[in-house]
Amino acid sequence: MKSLKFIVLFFAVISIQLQAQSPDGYDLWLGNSAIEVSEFEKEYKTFTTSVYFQSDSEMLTVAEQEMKNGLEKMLGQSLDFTKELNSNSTLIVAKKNALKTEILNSISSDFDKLGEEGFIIKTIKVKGRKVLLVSANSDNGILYGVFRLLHLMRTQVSLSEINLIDAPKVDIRMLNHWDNLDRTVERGYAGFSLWNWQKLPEYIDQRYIDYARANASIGINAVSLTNVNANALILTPMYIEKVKALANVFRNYGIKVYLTARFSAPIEIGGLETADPLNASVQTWWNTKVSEIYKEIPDFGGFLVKANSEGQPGPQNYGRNHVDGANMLATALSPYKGNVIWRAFVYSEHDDTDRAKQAYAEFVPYDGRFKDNVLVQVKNGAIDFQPREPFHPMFGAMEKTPLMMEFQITQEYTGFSTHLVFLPKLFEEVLDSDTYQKGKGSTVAKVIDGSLHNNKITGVAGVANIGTDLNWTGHPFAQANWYGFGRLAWDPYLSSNTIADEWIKATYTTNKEFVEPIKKMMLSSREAVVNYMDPLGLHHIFDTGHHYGPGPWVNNLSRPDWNPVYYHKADTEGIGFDRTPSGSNATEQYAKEIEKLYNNPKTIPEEYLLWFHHLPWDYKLKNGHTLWDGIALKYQEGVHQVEAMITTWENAKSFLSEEEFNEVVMLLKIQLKEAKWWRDACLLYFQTFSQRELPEGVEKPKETLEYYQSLKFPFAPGIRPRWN
Ligand code: GCV
Repeated sequence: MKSLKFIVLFFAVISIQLQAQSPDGYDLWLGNSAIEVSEFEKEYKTFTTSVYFQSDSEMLTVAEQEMKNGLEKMLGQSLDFTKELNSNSTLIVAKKNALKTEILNSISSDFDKLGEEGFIIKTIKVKGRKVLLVSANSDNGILYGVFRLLHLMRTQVSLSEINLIDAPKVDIRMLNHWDNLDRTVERGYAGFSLWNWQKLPEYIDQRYIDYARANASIGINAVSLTNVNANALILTPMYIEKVKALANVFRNYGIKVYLTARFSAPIEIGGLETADPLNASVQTWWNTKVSEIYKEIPDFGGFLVKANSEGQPGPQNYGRNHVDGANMLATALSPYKGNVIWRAFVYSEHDDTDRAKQAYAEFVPYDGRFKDNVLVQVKNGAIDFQPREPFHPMFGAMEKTPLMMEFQITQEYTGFSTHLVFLPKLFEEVLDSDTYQKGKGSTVAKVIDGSLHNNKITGVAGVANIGTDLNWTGHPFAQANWYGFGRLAWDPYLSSNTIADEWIKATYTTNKEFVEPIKKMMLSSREAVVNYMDPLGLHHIFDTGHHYGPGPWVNNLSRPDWNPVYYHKADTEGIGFDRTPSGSNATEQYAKEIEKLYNNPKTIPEEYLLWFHHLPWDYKLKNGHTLWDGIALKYQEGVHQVEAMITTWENAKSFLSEEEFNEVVMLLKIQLKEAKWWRDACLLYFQTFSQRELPEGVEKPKETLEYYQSLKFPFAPGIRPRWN
């Protein structure tokens, strides 16, 4: 008998070891390896001697299972969860209403800070004994508390004196999938769409559950399943049934489903002759459609809408405006407490003012006119998810409208899923930017979490980087961008440093020798991509359609504002877009303090220089270099930064399995090749205007400009399909 036990134990340990070493990345940051080397193993085992878990709902049963699996894998032993809360309990996971008075007395005021989704993880004394408590006001709070506790153990944090109270600062923490019904993903670089529409609703892929677990573990509570370049078919009964099946999976993980609403749906699937938002039959059609959806999905989140943007239909097709369109949908959704998320990514082929100014001009006059259940979703910058953009001026201009942040997690403009670029650094920069709307300290984060204007509803969205690739995101480090997005949506004041630290420890190891250099590499990676693609405020100089690689020379597209030459304006005199009063005067859309700072090339932060100024090639930068030399040296610096990333990774080899190591080495080598490609192509092209030699220290290009211009990539991934 003894030997049988031993054999079972032996195999259990082996399987734990294999799990711990599983290098394919599928487990994301949730891999629960055995923590035998942890200095806290004894402590964790003591706390888990007798676990009480209040599992009286579906969500709590799911949370309990998550906890049991996680603890057992981490501790390498099976655990008994008791059905009763008793005097032996060492770990108690229960909502406030299930706690005994003696426990409640010591923590009752904490519950006021938790709201509907927050949690407490706290070590308390019960009759002289230490007990670990996870509690909350709601099931959702418990779910988040469970995931956080597992994370703390995974990343080896002592729990003996823990007193953690955490609640999300933002209401809607959302992923926007740009997934088409044929399973291609617009700007997707990690395989096909997760949603297998053909097999739904009957077939529930394990991936749906694991996707929901991953999201819940970082607090994401909403997903929009379909592309904003929408297909009306998603609103037909056949698809609603499929969406319902997904919603049923996600519900237990606290996630609400949203859909993208094609504005012309009443015509395309409803048989109406118009989609005019002020037409009574159109309003009735949407009312009926919404009631059909809620009948199937009672907690449906609402609609995400791209209207009158890049060819999508919208209220302007009928001489109406964004308020008319958004409020019409809001009216249909409001009886069910659903929301309209109306995108502000608009720029018109009929408007020849600076594209960067158009969304502000179109939306700011409508401040205060949207219904209460409308959020306006604004991209972080005024152009389009560039490696660096100054924050969108709308964030400092709409006091009465809840503005929802839209970040892009998928790396359309930052190297697809082949470049290691840690995006929370970018997100943090935007959130920390000061709008000065109500004086110094009026940061974008305060606009987004509603604290600046007392908004009743708040949100952050990220365009997902997830697909059917085995590791979900293509590049193993792109998982950190999904993770970091979720963490920042939960708490927009978190630092990118903290996020990188958490992610590395949860994903790889807590060993400092690994964590510190890898963190440094991640934190510098965003500046690297800026340097080798768009230094000193250059932007939108990528190639056409697929947006893969450099294309600063492109000047033949039908709309001026689709051409890179529109953005860099290089000529023999100099380079850059003059957005000061002598140019487009986009700076006037910012608060006076910023406007003044940005209007002067000497006071503007140099990272935004060419975004706002057209300057001569010999303009002197702060470091004494001429502008031409400075640009060239920045491109070179970006290449050196990628070389340094390769060295860092090579030095970390002993901590990694061969597969883990090789995968990233190969990707970094592609990144290096492409960084050089960007450098050489851009410098050769800009040199035709600057007519200056490359400064010392900048490598000579190996190919000619004509060569780079001849490159074509008809099958680059993520290309947007023909719109409808
Ligand atoms: C979904 C950019 C992208 C498009 C995207 C659009 C948007 O233009 O290239 O693929 O369309 O932004 O955000 O609507």
